[in-house]
Amino acid sequence: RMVLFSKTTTEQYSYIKNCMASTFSPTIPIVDLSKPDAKTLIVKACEEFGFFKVINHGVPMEPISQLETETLKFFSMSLNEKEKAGPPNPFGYGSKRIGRNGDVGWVEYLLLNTNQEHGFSLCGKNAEKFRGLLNSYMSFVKKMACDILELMAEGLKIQQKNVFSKLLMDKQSDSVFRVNHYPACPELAVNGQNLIGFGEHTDPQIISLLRSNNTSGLQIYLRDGSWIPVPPDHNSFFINVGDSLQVMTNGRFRSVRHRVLANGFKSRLSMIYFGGPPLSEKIAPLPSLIKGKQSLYKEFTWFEYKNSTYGSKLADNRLGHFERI
Ligand code: GA4
Repeated sequence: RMVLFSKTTTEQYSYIKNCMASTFSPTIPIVDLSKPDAKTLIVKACEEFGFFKVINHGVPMEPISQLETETLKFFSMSLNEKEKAGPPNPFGYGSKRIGRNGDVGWVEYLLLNTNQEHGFSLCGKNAEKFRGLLNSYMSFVKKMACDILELMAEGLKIQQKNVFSKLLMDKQSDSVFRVNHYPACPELAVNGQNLIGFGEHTDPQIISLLRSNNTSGLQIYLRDGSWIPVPPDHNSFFINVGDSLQVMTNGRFRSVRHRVLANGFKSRLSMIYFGGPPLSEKIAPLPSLIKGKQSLYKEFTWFEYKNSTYGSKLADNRLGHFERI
């Protein structure tokens, strides 16, 4: 078994003293994509939480579990082997370190570009199979992301139904795929503490679609200042509003702050598709959503936003620089 962290290094990670319990216990919105009220529920969920769970999503379970199996095989290789696919600059295998500015977490991961050939070698005899499964999974989730974005546009009564989805459909779309593996951390089971797997942050892109195994850990931040755990569900997808969608909706939809805590007993595996626009795309509030109000954000290109993102730490409020005062 691979040893990711030594006992002494765990002391360098961020423990969470205690999680303030929410004064009310909201349940995470569930949207059945096969029902006619989906668009209304999606809009409501994006306004209240910037987060919801999707059922009846139409993605067949088979390619999902095959990809999960292959991914677990990858992570079960020796650190030495895995590091041949790293470091993630920006794509490839990474462990513990997240981004370029000193964030660390109890996690190892693969970061991939969805459009280009991956600029690093996925080694081993399973490489071709792995690549094929990744590509087919990515086309399924991209399709779902576009369907959801179209429901959002309809729910917001925007004339142009593909105003958001066209950004992901674009050949130049700067979308990213990430697989996170959070090994079980037995120490936590013993001392009952909580350890950060992936520190709190909002996603910079338009929309993120997450699917995980049945291990808990994901939490979302509510505006009352509390964190609520998201019960895992390996048959469903979880959708995050990203910063760019918050801007395009002029703040009507909220990008959700979220984090992952390590688990003392079970390892967690999650796969996330981050749907982003082309680098040259101008991101600004849509005129029909400003109407009668003022624009809350300055216009920027995705290239500019992405650059400022890479200069930030996970927990930073990245949209702050682009707010109109
Ligand atoms: C968060 C969302 C995506 O995982 C990601 C992350 C990126 C990275 O891991 O390189 C960032 C993080 C994410 C936001 C702030 C910067 C950049 C790590 C980090 C400290 C791939 C993304 O696009 O932004």
